[in-house]
Amino acid sequence: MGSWLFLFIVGLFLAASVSGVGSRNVTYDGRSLIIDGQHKILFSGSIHYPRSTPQIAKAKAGGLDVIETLVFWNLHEPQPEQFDFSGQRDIVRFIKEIQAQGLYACIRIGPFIQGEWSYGGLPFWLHDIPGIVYRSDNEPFKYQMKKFVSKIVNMMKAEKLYASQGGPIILSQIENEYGMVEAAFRDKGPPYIRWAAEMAVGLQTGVPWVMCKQNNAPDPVINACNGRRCGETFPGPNSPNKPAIWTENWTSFYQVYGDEPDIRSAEDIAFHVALFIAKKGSYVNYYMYHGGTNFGRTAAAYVLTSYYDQAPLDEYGLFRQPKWGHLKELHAAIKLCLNPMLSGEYTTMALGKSQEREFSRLCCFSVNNDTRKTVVVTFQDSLYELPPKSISILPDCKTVAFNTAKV
Ligand SMILES: *[C@@H]1O[C@H](CO)[C@@H](O)[C@H](O)[C@H]1NC(C)=O
Ligand SMILES: *[C@@H]1O[C@H](CO)[C@@H](O)[C@H](O)[C@H]1NC(C)=O
Ligand SMILES: CC(=O)N[C@H]1CO[C@H](CO)[C@@H](O)[C@@H]1O
Repeated sequence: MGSWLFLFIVGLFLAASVSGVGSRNVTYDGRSLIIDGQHKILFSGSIHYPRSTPQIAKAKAGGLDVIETLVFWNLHEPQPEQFDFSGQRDIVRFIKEIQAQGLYACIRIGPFIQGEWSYGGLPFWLHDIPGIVYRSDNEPFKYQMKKFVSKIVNMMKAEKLYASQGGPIILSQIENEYGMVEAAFRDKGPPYIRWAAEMAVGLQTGVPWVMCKQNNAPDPVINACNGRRCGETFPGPNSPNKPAIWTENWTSFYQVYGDEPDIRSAEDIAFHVALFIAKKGSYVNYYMYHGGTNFGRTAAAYVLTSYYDQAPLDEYGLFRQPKWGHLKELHAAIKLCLNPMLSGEYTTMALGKSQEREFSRLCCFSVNNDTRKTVVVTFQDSLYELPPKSISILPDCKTVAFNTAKV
């Protein structure tokens, strides 16, 4: 079997730079999110406010642009109508800290979040409401869900935290991985998803919404990918006008009692992020970038108190090397390609036998998908050596700035 090599090369285009003052205009097209008229490739990392002290400066130093958090309903409304946003529950303070560091934010409201959190984030009292069926086309559930989602959105608006108001929030999520369970709800599933999308959009946040693992996300909600290998597994946006967004890139795996820790190498994460970007992905979120601790009784059944200790920042917020540093270098190398990547054309060309390349002009990603063999390729009169299972990034198509397998 020959080695597989793909070269992704994109043309050069200099986008006019627009600097936003006050409110920002966040939209999207088939290429990426667009902030104040500029296309963006964004690296994002999950940090959950109840699980940690915010490690935002370290995330920023690691080359992240966005911090993403879930919103934990049962933490905020432990009893009906009794809200708590104090201390570790202070989501507003968390978002303001992100803003103070000059980063963007994404809030995934759910309000079913899974997240290895007790009861998936749903308050236990919901279960006493007569006739309620969770996450379904069911009036009692929809009433409670809308009430909570509106409460969070209105809080964010009151603090002017949406980008449309000059704040850091550029994206929000409604529901979570519903596509995986939708069939179980039979004819109550599809109308629920349509309702959820319409309800969310109707709240007029001024920024786009996503649904993850929901390939039929109703317009204008963007369908996003979760997983370890979205460059290979994502069927793509469900409309040519939507960008490819990866909401959960599992940097490891949460751990349950009795299991060995899941070690996902820095090289493997870097390979799949580079592949997703080379295939026109424009937004990658690391789940988790920093996991922290499940305090008290907040963890879901069997889940350890330590949450994603193998993430780029470990349970205590310390650098997990070489992961943190390798991904930082990856982000920097990809950012050297920004202008060509955001406006050029992508094509694929074969480079010799059983080799292919994607080609247009000024930035190259070359991929060796063979797990055992190093391949040597000639491209424009130069020789390049690609280690097994690796991607080289050549921001000028001549010089290798980064190889995912070289730590
Ligand atoms: C926001 O940006 C979009 C696309 O870049 C543009 O079509 C629209 O006119 C802008 N809206 C405002 C209010 O500036
Ligand atoms: C790499 O090889 C694996 C295993 O054959 C395959 O599943 C995957 O889609 C390939 N990836 C690329 C980018 O060609
Ligand atoms: C494998 C893994 O970590 N999956 C998690 C992805 O993130 C959601 C939270 O939105 C978790 O619930 C999944 O378990």
